[in-house]
Amino acid sequence: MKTITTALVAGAMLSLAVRAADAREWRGWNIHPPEYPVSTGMEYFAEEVGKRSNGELEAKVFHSGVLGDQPDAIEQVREGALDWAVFNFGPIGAVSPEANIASLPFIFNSVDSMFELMEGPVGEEIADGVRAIGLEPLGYFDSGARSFYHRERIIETPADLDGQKFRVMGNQLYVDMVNSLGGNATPMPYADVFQALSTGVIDGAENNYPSFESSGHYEAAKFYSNSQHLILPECLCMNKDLYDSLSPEQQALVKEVGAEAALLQREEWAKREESSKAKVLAAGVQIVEIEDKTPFQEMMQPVYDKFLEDNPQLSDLIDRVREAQQ
Ligand code: GTR
Repeated sequence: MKTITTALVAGAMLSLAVRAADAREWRGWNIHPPEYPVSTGMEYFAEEVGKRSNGELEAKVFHSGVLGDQPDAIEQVREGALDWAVFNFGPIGAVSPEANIASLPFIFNSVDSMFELMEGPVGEEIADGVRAIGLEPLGYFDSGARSFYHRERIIETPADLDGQKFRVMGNQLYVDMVNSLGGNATPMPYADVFQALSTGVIDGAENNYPSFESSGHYEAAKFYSNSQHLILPECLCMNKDLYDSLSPEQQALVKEVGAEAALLQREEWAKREESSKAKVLAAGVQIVEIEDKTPFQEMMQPVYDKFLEDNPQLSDLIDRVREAQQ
């Protein structure tokens, strides 16, 4: 009897050990603090994937950029040192030409048309470009529109950027964008921007309302001008080899939960845009509408020309994005 019990216990322990080894916890990178909409979407993904796979799959999120800066994290998920993340299309575009189409200034007319395109045939070609660098997209998150903000001045025309130092994310397209407007682009990690703004190392930066607010940038930059020059989605994605190693059922599960997480994130995003805007207004930020964006748009021609010179194969895809919005 004792032998049988021992054998059963040993067997149970072995199967637990096998399951634990299979269910290696996926480490997820997140730049934002825990209560941010991206974070809510990621927590949902981690929880539902665990639940619906009966513990076969396990995912965890590390918030607040504790696992490092975004470009490094992209490298790490590509290589499999980290397993999954939500990345902004800006830093993804720095290493994937197809993904970089989303970073062409003013390429999308609205958040709605951006999602429509990203989730249609054009988006599938962009997703292939993301796969080509070793990331499997599972869903697209909302990141609103990015606009310029400044420590001391309202931006109404390109002349207001003249000679001013603006922080941009690390992507040559943004350097070209700000420099073409007459500014002085300063690429810098997100985590360093608050101090640089506070001390006047830079004059301004650009971001959406929720990041402007959650990062505290609004405490140092009191003038937010709605240029909306970039409408950038974010990608919930995982290491592609890891995705390819899953069973067809598991692949279907992570895609399904990824799509649900994206829908939840978009609802949270809409609420957070409102509350962030209210919070910065209450803190004394002046928000300025730019009624006529044409002067900014016209100055983007050299940025597009250079991008097409470097990536002639993408000309047709860019045309299709534009035609779809006419
Ligand atoms: C935020 C975005 C982050 C990061 C940041 C930045 O809006 O969600 O992933 O890209 O902007 O400006 O670096």
